[in-house]
Amino acid sequence: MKKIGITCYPSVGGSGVIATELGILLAEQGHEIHFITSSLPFRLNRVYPSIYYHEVEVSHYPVFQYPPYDLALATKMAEVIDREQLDILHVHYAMPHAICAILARDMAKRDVKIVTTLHGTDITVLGIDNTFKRMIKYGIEQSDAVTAVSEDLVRQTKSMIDVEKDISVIYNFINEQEYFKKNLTQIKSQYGISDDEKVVIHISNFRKVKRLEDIVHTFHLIKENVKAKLLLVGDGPEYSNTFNLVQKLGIQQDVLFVGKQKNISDLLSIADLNLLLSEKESFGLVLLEAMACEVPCIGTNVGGIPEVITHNETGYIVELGDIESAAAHATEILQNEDLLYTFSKNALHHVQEKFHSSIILRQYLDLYQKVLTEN
Ligand code: GMT
Repeated sequence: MKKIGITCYPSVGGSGVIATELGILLAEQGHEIHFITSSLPFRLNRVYPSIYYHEVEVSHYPVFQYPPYDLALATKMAEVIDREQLDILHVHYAMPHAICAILARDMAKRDVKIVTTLHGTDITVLGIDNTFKRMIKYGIEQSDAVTAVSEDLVRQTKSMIDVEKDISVIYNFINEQEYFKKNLTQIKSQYGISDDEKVVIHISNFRKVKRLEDIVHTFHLIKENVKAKLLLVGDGPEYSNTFNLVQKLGIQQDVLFVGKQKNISDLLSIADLNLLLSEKESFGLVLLEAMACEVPCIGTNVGGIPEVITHNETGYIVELGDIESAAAHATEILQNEDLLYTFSKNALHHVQEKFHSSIILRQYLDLYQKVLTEN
């Protein structure tokens, strides 16, 4: 049995989901898990006797212009490392979490091993800023082991951050108990979608990188040939612009803004096709969620997306901004029931074969074992 600390952004987001689900899987394997985060990870919605949660509290002294969250986190990590005798501290994101972990290891009296998982945003966004580049490099190089969620992210990290460190790819996974296709035709009618209409879905945090305008324009083109509705799931900075574009195109009757939702698999169960047309995406966890619910996907030839979607088998890959191709592929598959069925089954099979949680869990366990025996 190992004692493992986990730090992630606990609120909504793929990295938080992966960190939490991994913690749960590890606990189920008999390991003791200590989440060290600013709030209870949102997926931790029941009691697990071997999962502990240590809240990072930030003091708001008037003397600090900005509350020192990172230092409070490092202090809490050091405290938990010592008190709980942690073997491993697995942090998600190099910045700030790996940096905090390194500081905590220096403060603590224990030789805890630091495993850092890169999820993309710190590398692809912060890595461009020279202020943080050195710090991210330091976080990576001082970790005992580093993983990235796609081959592409390894390539990007090596070229942008200029690190020598060995970075292993461990793909994301989904909770198979939660993501599977359910028979929920009543939800479709509750949303006012008729039986003969196809459902196209997009799920994201509505950040600019998700290119919501491309999603809407693609759907507008799909609508020319296919009777369909677009379900937009999520919320974020681009919500208003997207809403305005839908009004401008006059397709408000066919676009449903359903906001943030908890039961994503229910919505995926009524969907026929998922669109992810991002300009940056180190993996695209939503693609796995969709495929596990037997929904083929169209994604851009960006980041890790082509590692998740197999072109012409589980969906289609299009170039960034090529809404005509996206719409043409969507129209092709939505108009052909046999093709849609084949792709749906291929998608499910692909997730089970390549990204099953048992495969990914084994890879993390092997990595933990390696860092514990190496030094
Ligand atoms: O995409 C986001 O805005 C959220 C971010 C996160 O921290 O969850 O997503 C990143 O990590 C996910 C889990 O590994 C990946 O599936 C996403 O592709 C990645 N986002 C980007 O690279 C933009």
